[in-house]
Amino acid sequence: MRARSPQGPPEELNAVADPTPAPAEEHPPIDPLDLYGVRGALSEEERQVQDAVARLVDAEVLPLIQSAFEAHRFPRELVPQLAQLGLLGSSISGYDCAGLNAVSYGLICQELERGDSGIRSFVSVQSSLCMFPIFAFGSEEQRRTYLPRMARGEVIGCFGLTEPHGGSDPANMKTHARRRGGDWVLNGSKMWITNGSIADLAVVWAMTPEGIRGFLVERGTPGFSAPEIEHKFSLRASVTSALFFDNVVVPDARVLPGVSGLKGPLSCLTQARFGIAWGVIGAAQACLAQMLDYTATRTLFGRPLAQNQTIQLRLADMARRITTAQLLALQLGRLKDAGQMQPAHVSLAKWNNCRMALDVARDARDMLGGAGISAEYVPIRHMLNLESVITYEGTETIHQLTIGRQLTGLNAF
Ligand code: TGC
Ligand code: FAD
Repeated sequence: MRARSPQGPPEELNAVADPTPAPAEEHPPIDPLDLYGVRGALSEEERQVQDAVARLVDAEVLPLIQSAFEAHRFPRELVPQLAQLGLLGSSISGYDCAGLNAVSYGLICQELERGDSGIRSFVSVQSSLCMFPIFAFGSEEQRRTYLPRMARGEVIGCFGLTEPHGGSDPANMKTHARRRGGDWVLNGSKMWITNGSIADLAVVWAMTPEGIRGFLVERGTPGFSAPEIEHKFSLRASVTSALFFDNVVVPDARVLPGVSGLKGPLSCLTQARFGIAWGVIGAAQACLAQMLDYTATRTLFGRPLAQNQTIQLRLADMARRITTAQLLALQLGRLKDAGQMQPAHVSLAKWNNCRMALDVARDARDMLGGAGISAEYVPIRHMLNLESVITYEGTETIHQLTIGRQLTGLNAF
């Protein structure tokens, strides 16, 4: 290789170089919340979906979410609006659902979680954890009975997998069902169930002599109760409940015929985890947006807070983390739309993006100083919510071990 002159390029390159300076390229302004222009990689339809949900969040969610969170109240009045926009079961084709692609579902989750994780949770559970299994594993009669009404928000669903003795290991569930004539008799309990107390329909996973099966238990069925779990410091604008089953009779026609075994519930989790990997980006963006504003206007030591190196470093780090999460989510979405997404892909994105968002929210909370503990600023609400989001749908450790198993072929659970 030829040595390069310390004064510039080799002579023969200089000889051909055009001395006229190139005209300055016109660059569009960079969006601080989308440094790599992910939006430019979206289709027109995907952008329209994102914009429609963003408008809903700005107009309907943001004005009420702080007080709903403080009051420990799920703003149920939003459900008809979410339904009207086609956000419930949006990935399902037919049955009055919107039939959108995976990236659009991700963008829906991202915009909703920019508002609050609790609102995204509602949509995740309804769409990915309840409508998806009915669509994927249900009978035609079950699909027709439930899906259109769920898409309209007239039937609210919940998903019962986790049990009080340990949610990370659902293969060892204790809730069980036995056949009795043409019916099943269900006994056991579930814990930490989103939407439980407001649900009209619970998709419940129980051990049977044939392996794990999915049961559709309607509200009001004798022996079934769903008390709300109170005193939460996280996801306060979302309902979380316990479910109890005391000799609950479920007709065979309300058992999902299309699946048995753990892959049934885990397939649902794959859908929901995908949405979470996108959703948490919205929470992190909300924190960064507020920090850019706050540090520009707060003056300390005679200059804006934003003019300090360590503050800029922290803002830059937030942007770096958000950008990498966006690119990961977009590629995950493209893989899903191409039918190539595998559970390990989702685990990596759920782990990375939840960790990213929680770290961003915690740092934003700190940069606000004392104001950071006030509900008037969004980071502490997002931070508290994200403590749940990093735990549910598989804890961080579970996803790390899933990747570890993928890399080594050895099961360390
Ligand atoms: P393992 O042997 O790995 O798998 C058993 C069967 O399932 C298949 N499978 C999957 N299928 C689809 N998607 C996935 N992600 C899958 N992972 C595994 C697998 O191929 C196998 O099929 P087959 O046909 O061979 O039987 O099972 P394991 O017992 O070793 O457990 C693996 C582990 C630990 C990863 C799993 O148990 C797990 O993911 N644990 C975490 C549980 C969890 O995430 N619970 C979430 C509850 S729901 C919730 O939190 C909702 S919050 C909602 C909100 O408010 O947003
Ligand atoms: P555990 O499984 O008891 O885990 C405790 C700790 O041990 C964790 O830190 C975990 O990472 C660690 N751990 C576990 N196994 C290992 C291992 N092999 N090696 C090393 N460490 C390990 N569930 C539903 O079914 N439906 C819902 O709608 C739902 N909504 C939820 C809403 C909220 C607000 C919350 C907080 C939870 C919700 N969950 C729901 C439950 C959630 O999925 C579980 O909390 C989660 O899966 C963890 O289970 P666990 O709480 O029993 O913790």
